[in-house]
Amino acid sequence: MSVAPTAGNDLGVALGANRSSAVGSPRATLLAVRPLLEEQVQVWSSQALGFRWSELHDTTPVGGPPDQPCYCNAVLLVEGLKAPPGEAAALQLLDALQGLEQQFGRDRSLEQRWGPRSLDLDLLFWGEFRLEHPRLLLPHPRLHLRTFVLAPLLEAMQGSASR
Ligand code: A4P
Ligand code: MG
Repeated sequence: MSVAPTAGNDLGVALGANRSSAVGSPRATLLAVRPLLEEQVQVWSSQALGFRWSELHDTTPVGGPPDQPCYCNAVLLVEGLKAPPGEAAALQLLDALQGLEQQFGRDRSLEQRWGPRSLDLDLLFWGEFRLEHPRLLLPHPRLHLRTFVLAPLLEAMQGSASR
């Protein structure tokens, strides 16, 4: 088994859903959001990038209400970013991710912590960049604890990049 090393500037995004959206099931939502997410990241970076995707994983809920449905999870690895990581750019990307979440019906005001959601897009890391901002923590503080993130991340690292 070979795992391609991530370069210093690579960026990771975790996708999760366990409630239907307007396009259908959580799996249908993640399939629909994949090209849109690539497009948003491309626009945000203004440069050519490589994208490595994990498969879609059906996962058992961790935390949250005891009766919530199973999740569909995936990870996107973005390669080839030239600009060094920075706070303003990271917050811009978070805005873009939250815009996509809303587009797929996410309404945080109606949710309980770690409860069902139509789409969750978390920024996992941007190279070695560390950020403690009220809106954004990097790397994601629970990245190392979440099998539903680590398993697809490893898979994305093993995959071949599409450009
Ligand atoms: N925020 C801070 N740092 C970040 C970051 N690195 N990426 C802020 C994205 N957002 C970040 O997020 C709450 C606030 O965190 C945002 O407004 C943003 O400004 P949220 O999306 O409402 O909450 P969340 O995703 O539920 O919180 P968190 O803390 O990321 O939770 P986790 O650890 O992702 O847990 N079980 C399975 N099987 N699969 C899942 O996907 N997800 C969760 C959520 C629980 N159990 C799960 C799954
Ligand atoms: Mg989130």
